[in-house]
Amino acid sequence: MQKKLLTIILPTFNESGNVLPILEEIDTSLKNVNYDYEILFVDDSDDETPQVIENSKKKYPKVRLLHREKKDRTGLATAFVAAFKKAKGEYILCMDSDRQHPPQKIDEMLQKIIKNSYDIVIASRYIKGGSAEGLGSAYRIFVSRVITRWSAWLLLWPTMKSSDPGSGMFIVRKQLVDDLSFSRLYGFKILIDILTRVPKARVGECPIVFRKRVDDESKATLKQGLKFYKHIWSLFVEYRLYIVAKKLLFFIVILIIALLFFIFI
Ligand SMILES: Nc1nc2c(ncn2[C@@H]2O[C@H](COP(=O)(O)OP(=O)(O)OP(=O)(O)O)[C@@H](O)[C@H]2O)c(=O)[nH]1
Ligand SMILES: [Mg+2]
Repeated sequence: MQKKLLTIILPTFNESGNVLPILEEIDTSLKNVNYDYEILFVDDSDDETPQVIENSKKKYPKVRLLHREKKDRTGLATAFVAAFKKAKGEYILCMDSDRQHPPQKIDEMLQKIIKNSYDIVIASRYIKGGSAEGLGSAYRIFVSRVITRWSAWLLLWPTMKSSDPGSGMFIVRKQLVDDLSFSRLYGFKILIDILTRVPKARVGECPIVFRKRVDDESKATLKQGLKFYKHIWSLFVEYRLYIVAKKLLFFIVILIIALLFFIFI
């Protein structure tokens, strides 16, 4: 397999109108870099998106397509994991294909992960220089900024390393995801999985301005919100509950010893 420095993973679900514009923007942003990269679409669409991607290869030969069969379309998280397995890059950058993430930040993120020997660099909307305005309504900004972040931080402490654990744009060393088994994947926020499953990961951040959806038609639903809670709860049970239970048991034993001490002495 021919190695590349960077694989850019773009997940698509009925994004036919965004494929060419996002490719154009990536191409312009990375025009002057002196490393080899590839663009890997992982597609679960039932519209003409895969045909648009196939046709784009004439103009953009760095493009590859992983189109999943209907039976394998089990959500965004599993789409990323399928793409991780196919990636040829030493580093993997994940970002949305609906142009809400700025491709102009890709090179800065790559330079940052290499220079600082980080495992992950996250594009954050919630550090100085970043913005979540593009989410649209005040309600969606509140849900993302307060509810999503705090729920993750509270249940899954390793996510506290990031100001924006729900971010969909991040770069990670391929080796790190290769070493993970990704059992029981429920969610669509794969970064939360990675941060929780690798609590020792070295994490850096870059600010981004999250842009408005171009067609302004959000696919976010209440059902997705409920899925998010199912996701973080399952990770909590799998990775954190055991540690909480151990600490609780330790605390109870100390309490009993202290009580016995006061009763008998
Ligand atoms: N392959 C794949 N891609 C998906 C799936 N769901 C969403 N995507 C893509 O993942 C990216 C993020 O999804 P979005 O629907 O934009 O999620 P969002 O930004 O939180 O919400 P809105 O943009 O407001 O709808 C987009 O590029 C989607 O096309 C899926 O099940 N499979
Ligand atoms: Mg979006």
